[in-house]
Amino acid sequence: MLRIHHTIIITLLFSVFHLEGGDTVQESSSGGIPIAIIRMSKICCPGEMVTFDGWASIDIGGEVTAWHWTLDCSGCPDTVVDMGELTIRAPLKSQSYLILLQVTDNDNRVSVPDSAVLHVMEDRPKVTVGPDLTVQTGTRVLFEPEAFCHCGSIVSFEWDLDGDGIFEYDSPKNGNTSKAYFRPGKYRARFRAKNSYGTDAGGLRTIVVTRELPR
Ligand SMILES: [Ca+2]
Ligand SMILES: [Ca+2]
Repeated sequence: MLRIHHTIIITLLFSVFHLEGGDTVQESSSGGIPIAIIRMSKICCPGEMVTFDGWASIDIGGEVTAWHWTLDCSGCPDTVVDMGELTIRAPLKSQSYLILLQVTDNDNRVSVPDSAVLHVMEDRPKVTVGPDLTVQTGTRVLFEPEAFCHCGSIVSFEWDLDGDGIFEYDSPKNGNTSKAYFRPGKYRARFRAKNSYGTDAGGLRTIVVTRELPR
């Protein structure tokens, strides 16, 4: 039984190989159509320089002479280069873009397109401010927010601890600070982190200050 399966598989493989081989010989004798190959998709930050590798594109029996790249983005021109790679500045808008490559061979035959994705990451910082709290008057509350970004670096950490709309804390290092609340009330402490792209993100932490903690 096993032997029969082997025979069938080998026969099938031989048929496929024979077919492909036959096609290849026929194509190259009449000048085969080249094949466009983009090696991999890319992830980058807005405006970052990024290189696409199309050197793996082939033309059996001939040679690839031009690489035609298209970035599917409004206002992004097509680029034709005489070498297998393309270096461009990524668009500023965070989203996934389709990139297409068609290659031309020495007989001026054009391949079908191969595609890859250029994913431009969101540059907005990710922020965690900590839990809302209920405290007794006079309690010193610690603020230790976390902020990071995939693109660029955080250049300012700001706090408006009493919720009056004015950011009285500003540091380029971190957002770690504290405040003692003496007057009962509900305070919305607002945090803001800004990155080197000038994009900011914020978070709110509500502090309820009471004379007596609820039991
Ligand atoms: Ca060819
Ligand atoms: Ca304030």
